Amino acid sequence: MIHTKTYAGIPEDLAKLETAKIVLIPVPYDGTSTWQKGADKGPDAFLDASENMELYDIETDSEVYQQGVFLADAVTENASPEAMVEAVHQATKKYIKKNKFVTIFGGEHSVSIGTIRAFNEMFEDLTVLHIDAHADLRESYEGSTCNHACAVYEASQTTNLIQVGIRSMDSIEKSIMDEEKTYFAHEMAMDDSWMDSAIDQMTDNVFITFDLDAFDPSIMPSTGTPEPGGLLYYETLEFLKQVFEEKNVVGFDIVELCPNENDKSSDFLAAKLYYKMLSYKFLNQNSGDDFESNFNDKTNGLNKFSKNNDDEY
Ligand SMILES: [Mn+2]
Repeated sequence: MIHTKTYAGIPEDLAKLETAKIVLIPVPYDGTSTWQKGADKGPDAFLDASENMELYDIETDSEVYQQGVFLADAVTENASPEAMVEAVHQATKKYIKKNKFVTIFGGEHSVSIGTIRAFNEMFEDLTVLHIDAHADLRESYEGSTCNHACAVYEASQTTNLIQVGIRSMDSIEKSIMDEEKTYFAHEMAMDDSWMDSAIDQMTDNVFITFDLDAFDPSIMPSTGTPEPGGLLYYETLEFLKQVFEEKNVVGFDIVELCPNENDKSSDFLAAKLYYKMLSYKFLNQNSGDDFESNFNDKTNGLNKFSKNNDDEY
């Protein structure tokens, strides 16, 4: 895919890799989804909606695009789920090493196996905050460990996994699930203490993997497997804002937008959610300040940055 456009139509000088603090990697992949197909069209619909969105954020009184957003080449590897995951893993890692705030837009949820693997290699004591209707804890599904139903199995074994919004799973996943670190939708609906409780269980470095089907289908119908009883917009933003305030969010992905040509509201919600998350991340940071992602490459022992600089941003 050749990009002739910038993210959200921002000026070219804010879209250059050299100076942009944010990198956006589209992954238009839909190889393993089991019901409605179409998540491969998610990144284009998201980019399209982003172009038609106001870039001033009222709540934070900021224009986060001024930090610079580089739109990377899409990862289009689809020879197999395993090959796609590896391509996402490498692309993500490449940009983390360039000291960028790396974000990924899917595609179906199996892309997150690659994004999480990269962040977990690059950041110490990683928490993965998994916001989703589905537990996605199967070790393998339909012959592959890289199926969307397995999106966070690896994270459950290698990171501090916190699951939020869960309302659909197989009983077999109970043996893998840590119920202490799982916030079920039916409980969240009755009691909002889940927000503080979830944040209390996080380590400092947090990667967020956001499956859009975590939202209620009344506001997010365009997703592969809509499940009733999901999160609403403002409670989600309240939670995310608190996470960004209290933790070092090191990156995030958003997955499972399955666009519907006749109803663009979901595309727009995805575009706004992405921009809100960036706005929260860069709140209180002037565009001239250096961005330090504080990565620490565990694979070759590079210790580039102190982990105690969090107050900068
Ligand atoms: Mn899901």
